[in-house]
Amino acid sequence: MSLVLHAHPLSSYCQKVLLGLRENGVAFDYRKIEFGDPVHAAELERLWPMKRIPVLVENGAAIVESSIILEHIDRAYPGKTKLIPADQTAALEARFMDRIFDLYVMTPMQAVVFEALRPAESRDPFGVAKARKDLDTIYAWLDAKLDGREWAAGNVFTLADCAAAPSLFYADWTQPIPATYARLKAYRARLLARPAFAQIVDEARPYRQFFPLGAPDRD
Ligand SMILES: N[C@@H](CCC(=O)N[C@@H](CS)C(=O)NCC(=O)O)C(=O)O
Repeated sequence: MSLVLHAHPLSSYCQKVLLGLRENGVAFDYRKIEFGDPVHAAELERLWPMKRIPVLVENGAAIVESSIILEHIDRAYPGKTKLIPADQTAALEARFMDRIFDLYVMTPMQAVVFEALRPAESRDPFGVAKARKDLDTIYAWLDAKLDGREWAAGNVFTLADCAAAPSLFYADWTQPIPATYARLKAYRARLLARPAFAQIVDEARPYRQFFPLGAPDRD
């Protein structure tokens, strides 16, 4: 069985998948993708015409979309961290919270980050204000949701925490989580203390200078 993860250390969706792989001790080769390198770009386009990372290549076949990759890892390479709980109700909650982090944390965070990469004449202040407001709204919702929960979907680490770790990591840099949301801030700190994620954050440190909004001097 050959597994190759096409990814970049700074990419939030790549960190999400890497976390699931590392939690389960799955062996794979890492292929660092530089979007500016024409050879890498062509290789990525051949694997996935949408040219998004991560892409996991298993015996030559591309698997795309971070949540689907993690679902596949959970089934095909089970390890110590069950990413999708066996209980169906718990599994649905894990999938629900995974969607929450991708759609309502990662997406608005990326909208603000991408704004910083746009030429001045293509800026979208209305879209950015909406994204920041969405982050504020989901922070409040998450802080209430985390009442009595150690992890996103309950008291065990799941797929949802793989999505939460990079999304909250970068969202807090983009639109700081207010101090009043103590549960959400504590949850972000727990994610950062998780050894597999701490390693991922460390591996991305050399690339922090490329975070378009400027990385704060913390974490
Ligand atoms: N829905 C995809 C999103 C992947 C994604 O947006 N990846 C970013 C890096 S974090 C990317 O490849 N961006 C390149 C682009 O937007 O052209 C997933 O869950 O894997």
